[in-house]
Amino acid sequence: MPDYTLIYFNARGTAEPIRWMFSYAEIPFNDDRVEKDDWAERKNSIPGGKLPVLLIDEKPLPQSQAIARYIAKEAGLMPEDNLDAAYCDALVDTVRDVMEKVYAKMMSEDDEDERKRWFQEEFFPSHMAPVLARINARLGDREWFVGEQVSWADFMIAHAFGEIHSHHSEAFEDYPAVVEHIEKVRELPAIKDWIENRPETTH
Ligand SMILES: N[C@@H](CCC(=O)N[C@@H](CS)C(=O)NCC(=O)O)C(=O)O
Repeated sequence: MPDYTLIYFNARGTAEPIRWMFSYAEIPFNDDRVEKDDWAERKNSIPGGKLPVLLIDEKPLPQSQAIARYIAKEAGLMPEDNLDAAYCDALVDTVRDVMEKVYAKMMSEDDEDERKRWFQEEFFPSHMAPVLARINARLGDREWFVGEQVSWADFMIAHAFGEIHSHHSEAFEDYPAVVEHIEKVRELPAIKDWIENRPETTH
């Protein structure tokens, strides 16, 4: 097995579902967390100057989705069927479209009141609710999003929407299947164990 080092900030962010996949498959990895104050110095040594980067036997692989897709395959979380794998990609890309708006807002200079207004009046009704409605209906009584087994799409969705749910649970009232699914992924023994023991961070 290669030697893995996942470099990211001391935060959950886009690295966290990758950490979940390592944990789920019991693949050892170095969880290299860069503190904000050290970033300016380390940035120059990171190809592309952005995180996360996965070092695979010291060779860097950038881009969170590429890393997640690669580790999903190593972890047995990628459906073998080509069409099922494409459904996973489509779900992950859909979530990514939504989360990019959240990340952009987090990076903005807006104050707390403006962020609340944006969430309630713009983001949730126009971007989040339509996606939640679709994926809630898609889940229905199914256990996992694609096929009969847990996949990386389950991890990516449960992590991203779980983060939003943890701050805005009231907004998820009409989407019970999504809430149940977030819990189901977080209750997988390896994920539960990771969450209980991971470093505590604000986001
Ligand atoms: N498309 C890239 C985006 C990478 C990215 O923008 N990373 C942010 C953190 S989430 C970063 O490194 N910011 C620090 C900087 O740009 O100096 C990915 O998904 O990995």
